[in-house]
Amino acid sequence: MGKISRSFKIENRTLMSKDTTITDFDIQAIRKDFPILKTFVRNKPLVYLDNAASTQKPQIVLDTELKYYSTQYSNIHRGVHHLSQVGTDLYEEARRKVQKFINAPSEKQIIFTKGTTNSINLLSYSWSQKFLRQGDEVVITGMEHHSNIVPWQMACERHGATLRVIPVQKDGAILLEDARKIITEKTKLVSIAYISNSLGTINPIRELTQLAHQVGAHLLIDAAQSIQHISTDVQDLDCDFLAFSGHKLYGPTGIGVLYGKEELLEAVPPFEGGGDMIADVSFEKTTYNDLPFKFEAGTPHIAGVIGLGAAIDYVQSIGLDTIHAHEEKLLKYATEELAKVDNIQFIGTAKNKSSVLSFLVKGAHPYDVGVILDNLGIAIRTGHHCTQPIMDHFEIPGTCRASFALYNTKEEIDIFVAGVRRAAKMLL
Ligand code: C6P
Repeated sequence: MGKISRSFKIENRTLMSKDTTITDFDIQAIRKDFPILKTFVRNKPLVYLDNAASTQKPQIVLDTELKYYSTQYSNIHRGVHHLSQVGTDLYEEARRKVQKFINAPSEKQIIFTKGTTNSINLLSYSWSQKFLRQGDEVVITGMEHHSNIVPWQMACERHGATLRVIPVQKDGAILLEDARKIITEKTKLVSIAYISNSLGTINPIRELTQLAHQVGAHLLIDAAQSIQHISTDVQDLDCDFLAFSGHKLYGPTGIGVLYGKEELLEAVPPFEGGGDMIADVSFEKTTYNDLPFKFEAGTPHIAGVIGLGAAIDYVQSIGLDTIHAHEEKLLKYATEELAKVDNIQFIGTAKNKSSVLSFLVKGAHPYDVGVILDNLGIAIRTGHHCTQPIMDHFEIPGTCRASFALYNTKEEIDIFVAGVRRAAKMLL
């Protein structure tokens, strides 16, 4: 894979660096890494603020995938021939990159899936089969994505268990005193989004992990909205499982990760049967492969895995702390500027927030606001954001949601706020 090269400014000169680290956050240099940011939508320069849905891809990810398909392609884990070995090495190297990125103790604990949804469904089937029984409880919060609600409803239905929900306050946060009441001896799993995709709330994951462990329950972090914003250390967090998607981390679609504590992954049965996940097959009995292959049946999304590895290299070349600090500034600035527009109602005002700004223009439907912004080349998301229960809780049909990434600028926020002001004038 090629090294990341990026231009950065020293003493007013623009130089090219082959270094994989940059000390200064040079936003214009960063933006050059993302070809799509140069494009126009409806004859306007694209302002992409739908990053919670998916992030754009840096050139290094595109190049890595192209290189794999054009010069390194083959199936993996199967052939003795050269290309198969090259592909296998690249695939397993990417696994080690993920392992280091989240500080997992072993690469055996990194399972490649299709994405967060697939990771949670894997657990809702396999973990539940081993650990969930009649009368048990699974605890989530009221702000979860459908991907962290429906699989657990299905699992509870299958095993005679009950889904319990920690309520959400007006500001979009949960109260630990509520969590303390709901997480009890009956709880077998607490499954929580680290960051809410529709409100931006950062949940108190460490405290919830402690509460879960105090009653002997396991804790799963839905890291779909945190992995790209705050650095993740699964050992420090002491979570039992963690799930995320590559496409929100500047990587390809169709690839995700499930991390689990080794003894738990060993204990639970496989999700899917097929090639690669077996040790030995006869018509009488099949024995399963070791971790992580036990959970990776069939030909995997090899290019996606290798692309995800490149995305992780890219993110690490900037540093998640740097990215987080930049996005914090963007969120603060956007919140202050949008508050100056008449008739704005923010949905999700928790103290601890990240990168997501959900709002309503009072009296206007979110969809209409979204269409007007789209005509100005500004991409936001409108609707319930796959979190219908929290929308019902706030008695709203949905919100307008602007969400930020490492390449967004203050200027883009100015364009966005001017667009919302214009939409409000047109619609009210
Ligand atoms: N949220 C959004 O616009 P997948 O689709 O499997 O990559 O991720 C599912 C998922 C799970 N949990 C959370 C907290 C999420 O935000 C998402 C995806 C996108 O908010 C698409 S609905």
